[in-house]
Amino acid sequence: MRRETFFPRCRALAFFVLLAGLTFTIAGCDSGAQSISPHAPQIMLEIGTQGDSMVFDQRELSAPAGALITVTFHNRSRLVTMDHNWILAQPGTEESVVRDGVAAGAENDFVAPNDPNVIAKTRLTPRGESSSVTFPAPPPGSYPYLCAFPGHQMVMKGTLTITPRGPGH
Ligand SMILES: [Cu+2]
Repeated sequence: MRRETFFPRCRALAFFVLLAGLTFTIAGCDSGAQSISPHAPQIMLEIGTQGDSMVFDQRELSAPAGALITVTFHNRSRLVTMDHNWILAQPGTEESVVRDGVAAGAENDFVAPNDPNVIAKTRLTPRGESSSVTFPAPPPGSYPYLCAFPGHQMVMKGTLTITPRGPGH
C-alpha cells in the first residue's frame, strides 16, 4: 500500500495517527472529491503559537487534495494564560464563523455546533497543551484558518492551500 506520510517532529504521534488511519472506515474510492481512498496520503501538519504571542507560527500550510490531514496545534504560551484553537473554515465565511462561535461560547470552543462552514476544529487548548484534528482534505483551493477565541482572529489566522492531485491519482 502506497503511503506518503510526513514525520515532522513527533514520530510517536505520527505512528499513532497512522494506526488510527488504518482503522479509518473506508467509505469508497470514487464517491466524491472528499472521499478517502485506502491509498490516501496521510499528511501531518503542525502549527503553534509563537510562544506567548497571539499569532500562529505559520501563516501558510498546504496539503494535497485527497489526503487525510492531521493538524496538531501547540499552545506554546508559557507566561500568558490564554486559550487558543485552530479552526479551518470555508472561504469567505470567517466573519460568520467567528460571530456564531462567540455566541456559542467557551463551552463549545467558540465554534457553533454543526456550523456547515467549519471544516475542521481543534478543542480550545490551554497553554502548554496540544490538540489535533484529522479530516479529509477539502477540494483544491485556499481555506482560511483562525483561532476562534474572541478577538484573536484579527491576528491569529492563516491560509491552508489544498493543491490538486498529481497524475496517477
Ligand atoms: Cu487564540
